[in-house]
This record gives sequence, structure tokens and C-alpha cells, in this order.
Amino acid sequence: MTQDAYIAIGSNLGDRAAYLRQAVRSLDAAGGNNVTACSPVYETEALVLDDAPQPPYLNAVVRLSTMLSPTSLLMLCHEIELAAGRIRDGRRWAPRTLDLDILLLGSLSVSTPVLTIPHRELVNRRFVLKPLSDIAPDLLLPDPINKAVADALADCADSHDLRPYDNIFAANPSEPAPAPFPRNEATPFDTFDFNARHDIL
Ligand code: A4P
Ligand code: MG
Repeated sequence: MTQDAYIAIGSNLGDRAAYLRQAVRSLDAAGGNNVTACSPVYETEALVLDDAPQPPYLNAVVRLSTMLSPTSLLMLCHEIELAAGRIRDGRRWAPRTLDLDILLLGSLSVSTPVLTIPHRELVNRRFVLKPLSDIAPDLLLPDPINKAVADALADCADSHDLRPYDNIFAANPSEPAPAPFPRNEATPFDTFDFNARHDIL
């Protein structure tokens, strides 16, 4: 059985559009996954934790039909970030070639030391809620949010500007779709019975 996952994609280093396109191809190519919707892309000023300026981000959200368990989906996201040359130096919110955040996975609420679903910043960020609302305005956000995406966007206090960017996900006959990043086939992926009870919940 598949579930819809919603993944936020961001990049503020290097060829941002290329990283976003290749990330979408890589999510689609792995483990029986299927990307079924891509939001418009927005350019957004970087939200930072200190005074050091950062380049602006490209942000988007995709819907992914998946059978992967929450943990396997997180592993896949980390693998794709690594393949995109992301360097984790321990600093939170540091500039990055690619960031993949799991916003939602079916109607699951997950809270473990390494994974929180719905994503803990989901309702605080316009650069996440706007593209999510573009593709799923009526989707009900699960516990502890419990409201529709469009209502969460209307209630969001974040007033940062979102600049519509080129439609980089549209098929372009003069430019072939990028190949997915090479997969590490040794990574064991689990599928997940979303109807069963799990101790991860
Ligand atoms: N983690 C827990 N829950 C999740 C989840 N639902 N999806 C854990 C993905 N990861 C999740 O993330 C730290 C750890 O969060 C992961 O190892 C995972 O176990 P990270 O990607 O290593 O580090 P980070 O991204 O710097 O930290 P964090 O807190 O995840 O930051 P965010 O929320 O990703 O924000 N400004 C603009 N304009 N646009 C952006 O996209 N993004 C960020 C990063 C900051 N400023 C931004 C943007
Ligand atoms: Mg992150």
C-alpha cells in the first residue's frame, strides 16, 4: 500500500535549480516511489540563526507516492542530500546545496529523536506552506496541527517575501531530464504497513 508523502526541497548553494530537478528525479527513481506533483518554485530570502548573510533559497514542495517506512524515507533524503554534495558541519541552518525535509507522510504523526512528522516548522514557514498549498490546499494536517493547509497558510505569521521562479520542473524537449543521483544500493529500505500500529508512533 502506498501513501502520499510531501517533501520540502530547498537549495541556496551552487546551481540551485539543477539540484532541485535532480532531487525530484532521485526521489522518483528510488524504491517504487512515484513523484505525482511538483509545486511552483519560489525564491526566498534565507532564514538564518545568526547575522551572517546567506544566498537566497529556491524552495518547492513535491508529492511522492511511496511505500517506504518513515525511517527509510529519511535515509533516502539524507542519501540524496549527500549525493548532491551537501556538507554537514554541525551548524544548523547553514547554507546547503540541497535540503530535503519530510513535511507529511500519510496521516502519520511521528516523534522520535531523529524524526518529527509533521515537520516541526511546517506551520511557521510561508516558504513551505505556500508551495504545499499550491498542490494540496485542502489536505488536513494531522496531529498536533489539525487544520487544512490553506487555513494554516492564512494563519501563518511569517511575512517573508516569496518570488515566483521559473518553472524548472516542466518537461523541456530541448533539454533532457537530468539523471537521478547514483544510488547506494547497499542501503536497506523497508516498506511500511500504514494500517498497522507501530512503536515508532
Ligand atoms: N529531522 C527531524 N524531523 C525531520 C523531518 N521531518 N524531515 C532531523 C527531515 N529531517 C528531520 O536536519 C537535522 C535533523 O533533523 C536531521 O538529521 C533529521 O534527523 P539537517 O537537515 O541535518 O539540518 P538543518 O536542515 O540545518 O536543520 P533543521 O532544523 O532540519 O533545519 P530546517 O528546518 O531544514 O531549516 N530559509 C529559506 N528561505 N528556505 C529554506 O528552505 N531552510 C533552513 C533549514 C533554514 N533557512 C531557510 C531554509
Ligand atoms: Mg533539514
